[in-house]
Amino acid sequence: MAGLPLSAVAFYLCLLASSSSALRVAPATTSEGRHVRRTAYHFQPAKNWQNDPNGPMYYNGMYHFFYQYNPHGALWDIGNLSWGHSVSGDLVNWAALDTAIDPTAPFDINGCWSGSATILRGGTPAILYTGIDANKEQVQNLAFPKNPADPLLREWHKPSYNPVIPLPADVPGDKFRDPSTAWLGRDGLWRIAVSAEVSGVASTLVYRSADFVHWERNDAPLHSSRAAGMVECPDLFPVKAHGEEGGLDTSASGAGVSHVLKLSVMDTLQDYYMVGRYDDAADAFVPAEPERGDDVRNWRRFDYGHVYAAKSFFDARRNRRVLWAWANESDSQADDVARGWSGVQTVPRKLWLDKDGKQLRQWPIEEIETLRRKRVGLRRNTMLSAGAMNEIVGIAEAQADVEVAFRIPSLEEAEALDSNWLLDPQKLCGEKGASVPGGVGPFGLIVMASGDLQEHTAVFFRVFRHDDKYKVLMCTDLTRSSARAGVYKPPYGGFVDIDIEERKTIKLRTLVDHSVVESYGAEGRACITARVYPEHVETSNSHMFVFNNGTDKVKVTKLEAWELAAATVNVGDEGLIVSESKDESESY
Ligand code: DQQ
Repeated sequence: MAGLPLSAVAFYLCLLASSSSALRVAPATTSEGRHVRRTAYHFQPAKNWQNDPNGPMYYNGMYHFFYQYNPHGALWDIGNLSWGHSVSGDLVNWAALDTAIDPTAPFDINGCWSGSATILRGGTPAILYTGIDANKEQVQNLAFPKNPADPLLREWHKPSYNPVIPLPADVPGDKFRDPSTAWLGRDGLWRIAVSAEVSGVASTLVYRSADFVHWERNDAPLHSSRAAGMVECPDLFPVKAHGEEGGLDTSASGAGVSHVLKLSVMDTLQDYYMVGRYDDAADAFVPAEPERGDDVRNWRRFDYGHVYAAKSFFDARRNRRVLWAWANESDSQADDVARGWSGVQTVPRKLWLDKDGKQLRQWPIEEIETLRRKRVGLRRNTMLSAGAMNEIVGIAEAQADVEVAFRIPSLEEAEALDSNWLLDPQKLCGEKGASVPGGVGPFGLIVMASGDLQEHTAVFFRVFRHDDKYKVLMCTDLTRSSARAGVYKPPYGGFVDIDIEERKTIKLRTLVDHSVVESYGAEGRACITARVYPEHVETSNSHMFVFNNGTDKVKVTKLEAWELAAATVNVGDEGLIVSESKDESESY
């Protein structure tokens, strides 16, 4: 690899699919020899703990993904966090490299925490990350690739002048972290957002720099919230303002551009976002929905399920913004240790602003579809009467991609919704689960079901009447997902922001990957990611159904389900082939 010419050539990473020869199936192991909980196409390191996505970027024809990683075990360990590093040509198949940043210097000796990558003006990437220094205080550090011409960017150098941003006097030592990707203002200065608690107030600080080394804090924070407690992992990025799907470079601004501020709230372990206007003169963010207030917990959600610390990047190769988020395990630490690993990432999601100018839409990047193999369907326009449950047969359900469109002929029977329920959709999903008959819905999918249905995960919609309008609830109900005690099995849910009276159709896409059920409702307007741990998979196959448990009929106008092949994800570098890209437009 070292001898390949690098300049003016894009490199393309192909990873040979691992051949699954006849392996003896041990308990808790799939026929491919994977642990039954291990995912087949979601990002995971080969072993050990991972949490936040860090510094995703596209550089010199290659995708890089870094992540919070404990190289020494399957649990989070405050002092042992490094930056894991993998590379990919397609964001689906990944090769693991050595850790990029480790706690070795006085400015990060107690841990290398989250941060971001930025491609600088000359085209060189830089990483800003939080170090826990020798005094156990959080500071912001800079790292550069030792050899920017190395397509894999294997080694990273941490200059001895670090930290580039020491702990400010008005911020406690344990509340200053997670520098964002930098963006350029019209004055030519770089800006970053950093999370901090200032005088007890959760604040997203802005720092400016001309040279990426010397940083100065703006007096006013980009955002502050008295109520939310500490916020983490800020992400400020531009989106096209009028519903176009293409992405924008993080420094884009001007006419036709809106901004999104995403914050992760430590108290709830949830991510929230708000669309707004970013003013680079004052470095201020003005929310488009001020009525939601400054308490971040009232902002919108990327995902109503079990994800945290999301981070996006601009994919210049395909002109889109791509988001990742960490989905933690929901069983016990003892389970993590026994498996030897913990934590997955959602599939990379394309992200854009809906035409309504307020909500984001997300969709699995199209490269995931390269994994689609055997396809099965349901006869078009199959009518589902009350109590209908049609099995989707013919594919391995533990590794599947299902797309279904439901047409609702009548909203006559929609149940009335009390306004109080609007405040707690998750609780509503619990009270009105898939087995509780309704008027219009519940209808949706049942996945990872045992033969006797004792174990199953239901992903469904239910339509309510509210003030002469209709509200659509989307739920993923885990309460029956596993027979095991000691597993977190809540109902998850949120309202889907669509006019169902006008559309009459609602779509659902669900990706099943052993211990992940990741669902996209109403063409990416509401997402729910869940971790599931059914017991039956140790001895038998799972089943999948489309169902309706409402008195009003629902028509399935389209249903397609694919078995997905396993991607090659961090299985070692034996299968790593670097070759010239065929697509000239991919060249730098
Ligand atoms: N995880 C990192 C922190 C960040 C938190 C440490 C969010 O930098 O605030 O692993 O999950």
